[in-house]
Amino acid sequence: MSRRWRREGLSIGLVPTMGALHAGHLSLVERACQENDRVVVSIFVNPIQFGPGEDFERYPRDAERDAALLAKAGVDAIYRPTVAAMYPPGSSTRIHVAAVTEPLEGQARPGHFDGVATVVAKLFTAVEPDRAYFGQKDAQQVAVVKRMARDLDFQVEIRVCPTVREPDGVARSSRNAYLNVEERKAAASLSSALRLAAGTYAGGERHPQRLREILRERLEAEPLAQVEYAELVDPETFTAPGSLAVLAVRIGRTRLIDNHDLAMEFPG
Ligand code: PAJ
Repeated sequence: MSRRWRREGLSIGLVPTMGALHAGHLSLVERACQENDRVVVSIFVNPIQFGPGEDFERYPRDAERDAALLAKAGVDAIYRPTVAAMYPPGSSTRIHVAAVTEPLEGQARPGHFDGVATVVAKLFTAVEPDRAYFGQKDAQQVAVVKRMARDLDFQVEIRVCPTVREPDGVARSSRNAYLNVEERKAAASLSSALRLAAGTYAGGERHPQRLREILRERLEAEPLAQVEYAELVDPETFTAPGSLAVLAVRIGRTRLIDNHDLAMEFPG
């Protein structure tokens, strides 16, 4: 299909997802529909980006609901390969992006970004999109995908869309479905910490150590929250210091991430 569209001179947008679609995904789809003649959404819960003991098996899946949402959004094709089609027996090649994959999420989830880079490269090869859409919600993933696309000469423009949040500030995530009522309330501590740090930054505070303390203090005030990291990093290299505040926090059994560039006003 993609080859035929290309021959007809139509531009193609790709939105890679793992399904369980929510308003965050749909904002990427909407942008892709505005900027391209044809839009493909991939839905693939990619086993190789989940570590042992992570939530691959219990990751939410609802193909029918996803298809209905995407039809309503006006996408032209859904690409939903099976695991066996993506990784047939004997498949053993992995893409490893160095440096930017090492800190933070890379430390917490060894092998995760190799899995992401490999599947995204395969999706780019399969669809050959002109543009591909990713969410700022997964900021380090954005940096990894941009690096990989540049280094492997993919002729695809990487478009980054802002994080979509719930009215209380919580970033939309398929994993929010794991939270009980109490945990869902506690999840607001992430965006609340980011908002507080952005306000402090706007007030003139630039000392990374101080801003980092503000993030940590706000998170630690939430009894259900276990801070994994709260750092200020450069948005391209993910090394400190920088103005991008990145958080990983465990609320009960659920691991949540969020981020915000403190040089920008926090929305809402
Ligand atoms: P998934 O978690 O399904 O997310 C798909 C895309 O939606 C990612 O680019 C993600 O950053 C974006 N997204 C998720 N929540 C968002 C929010 N609240 N606001 C804006 N965008 C949001 O990320 C993956 O899947 C996978 O790693 C994938 C790239 C598909 C590779 O397997």
